[in-house]
Amino acid sequence: MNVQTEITKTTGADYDAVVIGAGFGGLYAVHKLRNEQGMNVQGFDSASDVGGTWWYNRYPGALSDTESYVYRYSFDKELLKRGHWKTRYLTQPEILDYMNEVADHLDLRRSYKFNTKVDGAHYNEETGLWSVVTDSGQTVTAKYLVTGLGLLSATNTPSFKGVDDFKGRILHTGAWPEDVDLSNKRVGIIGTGSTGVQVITATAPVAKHLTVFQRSAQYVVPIGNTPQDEATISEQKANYDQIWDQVKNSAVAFGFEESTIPAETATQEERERVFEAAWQRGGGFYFMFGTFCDIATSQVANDAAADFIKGKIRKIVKDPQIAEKLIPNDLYAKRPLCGNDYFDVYNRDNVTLADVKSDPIAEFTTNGIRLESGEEHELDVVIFATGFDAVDGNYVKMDLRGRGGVTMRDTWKEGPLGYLGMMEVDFPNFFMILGPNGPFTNLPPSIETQVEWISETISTMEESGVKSVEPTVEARDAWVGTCREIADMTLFPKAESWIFGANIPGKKNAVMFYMAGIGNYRTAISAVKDDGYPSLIRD
Ligand code: N01
Repeated sequence: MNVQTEITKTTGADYDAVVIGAGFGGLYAVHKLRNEQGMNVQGFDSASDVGGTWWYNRYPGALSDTESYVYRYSFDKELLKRGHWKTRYLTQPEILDYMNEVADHLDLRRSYKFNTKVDGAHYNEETGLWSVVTDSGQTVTAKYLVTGLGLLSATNTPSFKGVDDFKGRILHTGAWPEDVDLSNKRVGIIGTGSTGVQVITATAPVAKHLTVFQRSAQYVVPIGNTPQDEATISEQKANYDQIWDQVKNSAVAFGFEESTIPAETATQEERERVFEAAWQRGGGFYFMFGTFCDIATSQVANDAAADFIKGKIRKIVKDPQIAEKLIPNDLYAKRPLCGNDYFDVYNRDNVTLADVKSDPIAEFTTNGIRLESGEEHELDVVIFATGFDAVDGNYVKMDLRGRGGVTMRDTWKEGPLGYLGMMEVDFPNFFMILGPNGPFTNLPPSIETQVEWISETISTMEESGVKSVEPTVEARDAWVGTCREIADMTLFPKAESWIFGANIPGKKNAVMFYMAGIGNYRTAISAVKDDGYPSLIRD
């Protein structure tokens, strides 16, 4: 390991590269650029330590819904060998431990300034450098700007009348403080997405009373979080070469083989058998992509999967009126949800379901929440599990200016664009990790894929003396068009969710993902590199 202080090679710059974020993306970028290319890199993160999403989302029940053996980096054999986990899925504290272990192993912390938020970054056409401005009043310059801002990290907190009058505590799952104790409290949770499902199932057994404010009922399947024996873990570790090969050539990168069998042509008995086996196995992505190949593309198949889950809800939830409120009436085409005995929660005496679609939240009162019908729920704590201004949220909040002072806010005013999910027109030497129109997968393998491409692109530039790169308008528009075409082949655009920006009032509906899978994505971005980057303008 190279532990010396690096010297900036870029003439006139403070650093060769600035990396924003100390999550999975930022940490790996610092490793590639500093440890492998010998660049002088400055990292920033608003949190007090590494972890990114997993630093902020400390709410009870926070868990990865990707299995432990593939929710990690693949690039370091030593880290893979050392990997340790007890259950099929990793809890938030375990993921944070893992990220700390990575930071220690690769000596990454010394390149970071923590507790430091980047307020803006401006590209100077004369110097060819980025000026990065932080909330501590510091400005640093660098040739490259790499952003790992997080796909789901700009929190969405809807405004409600009277919030300031509420005497109790208000929390958002995505900015969870350390000092929260929900035991014996009257807790209200707004939101029933992936986060809501996790925090609801974790809170119900400890709260005095839990009221769930549900706007949209959800299709939730079991996660199947079982203990994992040493023999299975050893076998997974012994097979990592094949496992990563499969993951990186798959569609969703969750470690299972996606099904190639259509539900459309399967008999009713066959569908029941396959869905029941998946229900017993657990896993949201498995249920949608491991059972049949057409659930996300065929209405017939989608209805079959949705009907199966609806049947389960009716069987599990004892009160038929509550069961009906929990049954979704839209199609099964959001990011698939899974949870630990989620629907059983509604059989508990200390849990109330408030259907705020039929009876919306009117206002917060001093003691709780009042619905439009006048029904009041007295609460000590209200938890907003209301999600994120996903994908472009952090980019448009920041004062990000490219060539000629053009702002990202303006460039994306009709919705985010982005080339290969990593670059943008008029933003030279600017590389986004998980930017708009990147793959829709288990994220660590996609993050690795992008960071490796970014690092190789930068290395090629340095070797050939190229001062700047940025995509052409034609290449960017063609990529966005491709993403739109692929998305339109699926049912996802027909469901209202954050995937197309539908969760934020006033946000333009836009394509934000490349939905043809990580394997095809890797092929597409490798071709750009192998062909000598014909789609990039070089200076
Ligand atoms: O956010 P969401 P999330 N009044 O937007 C409701 C990842 N993740 O944080 O559906 C009342 O999905 C909203 O209602 P509706 C994962 O990618 C991963 O749960 O808009 N309700 C919905 O129920 C996931 O997809 C893990 O009608 C309001 C909820 O709030 C993504 O994060 C774990 C409202 C928001 O759901 C986002 O999930 C957790 C209002 N005004 C999250 N506004 C893993 O397992 C919003 N809602 C790895």
